[in-house]
Amino acid sequence: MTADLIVFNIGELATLNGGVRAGERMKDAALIKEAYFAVKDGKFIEVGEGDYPTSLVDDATQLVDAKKALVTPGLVDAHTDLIHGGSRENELKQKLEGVPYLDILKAGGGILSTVKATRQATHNELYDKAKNSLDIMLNLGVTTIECKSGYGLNLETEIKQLEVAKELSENHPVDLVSTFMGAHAIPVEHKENPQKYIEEVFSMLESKKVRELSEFADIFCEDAVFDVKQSKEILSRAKELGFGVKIHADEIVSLGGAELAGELGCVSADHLMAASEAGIEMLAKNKVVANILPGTTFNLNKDYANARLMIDKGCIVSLSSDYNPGSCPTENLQLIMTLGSTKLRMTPDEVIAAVTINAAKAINRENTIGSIEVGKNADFVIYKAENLSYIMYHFGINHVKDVFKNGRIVVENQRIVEA
Ligand code: IZC
Repeated sequence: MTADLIVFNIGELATLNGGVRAGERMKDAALIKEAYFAVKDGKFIEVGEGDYPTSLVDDATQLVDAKKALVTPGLVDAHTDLIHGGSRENELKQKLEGVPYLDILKAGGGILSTVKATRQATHNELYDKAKNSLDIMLNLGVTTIECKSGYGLNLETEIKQLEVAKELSENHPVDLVSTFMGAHAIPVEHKENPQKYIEEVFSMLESKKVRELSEFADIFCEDAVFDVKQSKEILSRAKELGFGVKIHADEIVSLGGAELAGELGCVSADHLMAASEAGIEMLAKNKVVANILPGTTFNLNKDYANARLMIDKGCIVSLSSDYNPGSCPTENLQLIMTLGSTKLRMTPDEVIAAVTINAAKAINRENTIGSIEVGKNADFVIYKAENLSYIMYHFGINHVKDVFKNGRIVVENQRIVEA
């Protein structure tokens, strides 16, 4: 068989070959020095060391010289609130004065101010704003993202968000995987009777449209938002209805969210800044991905999640941006990789595993994306750097040169290639 595309003269290839990585196994990103790979019909058909065999080449084969650069799988961002109206820079002053994130929410700001802006925005306004952010992500090497609703808090607006995600996934090179997050906050109209809103969440989960448009369901299990008992009830029902389940666990207050994630067999437990050791053990035992979001910790000026303990205990650790207008207004997964390295003390091999194969596992995509191995989708990034350590060390800038999605170039020299 001959190839449609061969990338050769790769200085360092992070293949992430060999499956999802838990604990110790995260230390090995299966790097190959001096590598090549071949692609046919959008999938990898051969990955090897040294020169590519000429038997792979015919007149139509495109040859790409990587010029000794670093190449990795397309990056996967497994936790974003991509689609929302407005922004919240007006909260910055309060934040600097020391007003806690949850107090801003309790006073009707925070998430609730984004809910107001998202309800007011049209489908096209949400689409254009989200597309702009998605272009930024793609340019930074991200080829698949998870994307949550949760700024509607009523059926109509939750569906509006999910429909924007579907349309973007169809039209944009980046693939979007949708999560329904009606359980993000109690909306103002139900402030006096939160139980009424919980009943509405159950009814939204049962909506045919919501089920068609979203693969996962998530909940903000947090002090003064949804408690562990409510989270258990809502996620258990979501599971029965066929959703994969996720949980914002122990982000600010240690409530036992990680323990619940283990008990319910969540696909991922996200944040975990305040997770207990017992909770971490539950995640490892039940193979729940520990999805750490250090950009949020940085922005809220809190203590970082204990990634080293999670790795020591055998967790599958992933890292994601948590791009959202409140606690983490950045699309930059490369910056998150640096935080993973400097603040979470993760090695370059661990960090790249956390934003590729392990992040793919956090959205049930580990069999199709997240590594450069035969049979997988040919999503990959060619950098302007020569090795993995460099992109974490030299921080705050974009190291990407070219991005390919399903074997097709979508970013060339940091410019998006229009289809
Ligand atoms: O808009 O503040 N934590 N949800 C849970 C968020 C942060 C997003 C926001």
